[in-house]
Amino acid sequence: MTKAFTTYLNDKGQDLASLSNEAIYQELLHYVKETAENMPKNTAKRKVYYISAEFLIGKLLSNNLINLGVYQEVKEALSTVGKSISEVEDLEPEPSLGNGGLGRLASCFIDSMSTLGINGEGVGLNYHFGLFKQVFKDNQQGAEPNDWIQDESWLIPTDVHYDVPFKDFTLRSRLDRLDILGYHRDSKNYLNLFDIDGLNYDLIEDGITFDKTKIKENLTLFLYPDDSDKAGELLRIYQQYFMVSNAAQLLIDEAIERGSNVRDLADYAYVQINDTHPSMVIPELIRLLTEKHGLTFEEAVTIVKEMVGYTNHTILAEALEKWPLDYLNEVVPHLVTIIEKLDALVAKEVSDVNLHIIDESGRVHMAHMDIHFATSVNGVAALHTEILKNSELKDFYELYPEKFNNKTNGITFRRWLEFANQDLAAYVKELIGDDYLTDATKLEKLVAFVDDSTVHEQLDAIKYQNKLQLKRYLKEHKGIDLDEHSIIDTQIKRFHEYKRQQMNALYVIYKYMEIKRGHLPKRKLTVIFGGKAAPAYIIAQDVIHLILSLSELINNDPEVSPYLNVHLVENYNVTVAEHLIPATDISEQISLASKEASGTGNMKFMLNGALTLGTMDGANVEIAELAGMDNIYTFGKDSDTIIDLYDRAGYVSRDYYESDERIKEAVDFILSEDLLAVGNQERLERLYHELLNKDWFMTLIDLAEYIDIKEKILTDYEDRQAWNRKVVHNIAKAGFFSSDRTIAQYNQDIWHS
Ligand code: 26Q
Repeated sequence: MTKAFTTYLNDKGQDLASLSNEAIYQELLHYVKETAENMPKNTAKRKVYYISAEFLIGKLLSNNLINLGVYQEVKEALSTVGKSISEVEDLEPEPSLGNGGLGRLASCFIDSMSTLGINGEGVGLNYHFGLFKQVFKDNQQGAEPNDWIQDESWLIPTDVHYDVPFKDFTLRSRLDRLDILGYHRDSKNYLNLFDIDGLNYDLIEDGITFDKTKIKENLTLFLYPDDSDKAGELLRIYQQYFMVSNAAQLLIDEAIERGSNVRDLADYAYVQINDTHPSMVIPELIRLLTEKHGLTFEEAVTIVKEMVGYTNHTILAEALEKWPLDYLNEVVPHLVTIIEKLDALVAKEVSDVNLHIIDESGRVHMAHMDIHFATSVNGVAALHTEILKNSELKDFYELYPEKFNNKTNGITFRRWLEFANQDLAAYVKELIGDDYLTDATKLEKLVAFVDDSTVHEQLDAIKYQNKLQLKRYLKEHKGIDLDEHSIIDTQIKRFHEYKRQQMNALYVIYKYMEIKRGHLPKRKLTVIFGGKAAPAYIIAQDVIHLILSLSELINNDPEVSPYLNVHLVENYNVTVAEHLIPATDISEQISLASKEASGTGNMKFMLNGALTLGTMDGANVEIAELAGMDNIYTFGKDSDTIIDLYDRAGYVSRDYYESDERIKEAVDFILSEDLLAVGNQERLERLYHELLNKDWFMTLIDLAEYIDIKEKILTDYEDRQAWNRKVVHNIAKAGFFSSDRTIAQYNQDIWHS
């Protein structure tokens, strides 16, 4: 039984009523850490190490209170003395140890591993300034360091240290940990975040620029430095090797401690490689087993081949890592020897050079190494895995059909429903009980209420309250005025051409012009965007600029703003998502078919009662299957058509521009006087020419259909009964997307922990 927070305070002679919010936050932090300290660790002979360069954990206070089962109690204790838990939550800084989906997925996974009682931990790096904080100036994105580590934080220092050898020097690591508590369980796991002493904050110059060459002083300053230059790429290799060498040393030590004689290491440990970023763990384990533990190369390879699995998160060629041998030689020459031996092993068995690890130009294909030496290769949604098997990794699939499997992504319902949407969670409990929190399929009991008008009214009331809460949040933290009576249409994700924020922006232009022509909608529409763009990704920056410029133009136009608003929320992160998702009516999932491996935001919206407006891509396909085609809005060319178009270079954007007056008008508006008056000519011109002359991710191919279906979904919104019927269907069928299900499948099929 967890001691009550008020008892904890009383024991310390503290009185809640007289504490400031800051002091309450500190006390809660200590209370949770102390409670967790006394919990036993999960045990099972085979321990899972989920190695990931990113863990986008979000704020931890409320999640921990929920998992401990004391959130309501604390909330009420605070409110009894006139305090609000959300004001205390606001004080916690959000770490930014990830870019987006892949990092957030890793965080949901460690929550689920703890909740299921699996002996499984995360291993990553403790970036002191994480991913940059996004700031807008002159309608453009700027970047600042996110200084998230405070004197008192969730990090728990340890006395674990390893030596990590690089070519010219050895770095000694330090390990900090976070307790990962399962939902209503009395045991825990850790997230292990390796770091170095000796970081030099003075290396940071303007914004997030810093001296990339001083590895001993910069290794864990930032997540993914700009890798558009060689120094950035080398630093990335330093980070990756540091991460995996620590992970490998940790897992071998822990196995030995639990009775392994090293030859049976695979009985004690399994490594899940999250995208190719931790791939060097394969040669590093082999190096340690041979050099430190006296095994032969062949013995080491046999062992390692039984204990690693690889998850692929993308089919974008540019995101598949291929490190030049020269770079690896500059950083980790001792691994190069091993990688060359692994390549030779592959070459002995496989004649096709396209499947080798090292290609003719001396680049190391990290994914190839993973596939040859893993027991399992998985994609992250059904369609994605099929594309891997049938096109992207077809030859590998033919070689190792038994290795390939699908694990459709999931999200933790504790954070994304129980915490983020407390009113909806309470109402669902009232209707069907609370067992859905540990068995998400129980949400299906909601199907009984699809036609219940009282339920519909309640759902409307909850959505309205969530819009009001969002309004307060956006006003206070982002300087945005939200109209709580409008339809809220949200697209939140990294800015990337394949995700097609620019297509949504072109719809906004279309709508703006319609309103100018006097075609007024029944109800106001608010289009909300959120997301960061990689600093070196020029076109993505241009799209951000377009949206910010549109926002300035439209929100200040008295003729248009009563019917249409556009907002781009600054510094989108987990906390912003927790506010936006419960208030949203329309979930924008409009990637070019075949390009979004899965998506997980789509699942969060579904669970929170937003209707999906999406292409048949990634997990949208499974959302459509589960919710039923009548309950989601799909449009656009399918993945086979798109893959075929790429194969024969068949897409010509200008043809689409010329084929539909609405498309031409919207694209031309980018260079209109009105927009140039608020925007930057160079950026807008570059974007205009990109759309017209290249448009690699085929924005215009689906634009006409997109405009049509968006008009339809807005009309459909007015039939509240039909709309809420769809909403209930969606929530009821969202259970499949619990990360508990995903993790149970990983454990059953791959980890066998
Ligand atoms: C690679 C090389 C050099 C520098 C950076 C990178 C890099 C960094 C981050 C490559 C990829 C990422 C992140 C990828 C990612 O977040 N992928 C998303 O993973 C989600 C979880 O599986 C999916 O739902 C999304 O569809 C996928 O885009």
